[in-house]
Amino acid sequence: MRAYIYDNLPGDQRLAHDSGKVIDADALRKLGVLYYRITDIGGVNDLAKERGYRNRDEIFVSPEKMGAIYEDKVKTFFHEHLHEDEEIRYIRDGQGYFDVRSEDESWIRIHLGKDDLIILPAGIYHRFTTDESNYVHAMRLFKDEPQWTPLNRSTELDENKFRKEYVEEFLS
Ligand code: KMT
Ligand code: NI
Repeated sequence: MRAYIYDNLPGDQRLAHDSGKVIDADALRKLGVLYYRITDIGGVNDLAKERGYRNRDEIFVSPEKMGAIYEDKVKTFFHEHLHEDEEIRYIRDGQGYFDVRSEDESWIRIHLGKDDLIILPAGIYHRFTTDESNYVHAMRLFKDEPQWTPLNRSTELDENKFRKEYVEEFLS
């Protein structure tokens, strides 16, 4: 895992866009984003049980596995959105970037690789992209009342109950 401020310069979303300003795990925690390195699935199962997760799936994001829809999928994941529940992402192989909004609305880019796990709180604005390797194999874990639809950012969504709860808990 390496996290830093996204440079916001034009260029493909899969490039590093590294401003050089490093963000540590403590700063992520203040935004409600929890990072773990877990090398065996047993550790993931324990964490999931502890936090009340009941659903999971595995996704391969690559042109080989997705074919013609790959480019569209990657663009969709990169639209700024939130989920109405806390969700876990566990990287089994490959790499990818999760960008999360910081308190001042800049993007924090989190580069994740094999055995990296992050917990995204409900209501955090974020987006995802593969990196230049164009390959990630990830496990997505959801709680028992699944609300995993991505809701794209809008002024209306800023009034969403889960968004407001997130702002109240982490940005106020
Ligand atoms: C998300 O929440 O944005 C995603 O699940 C992206 C795909 S998981 C590698
Ligand atoms: Ni998402």
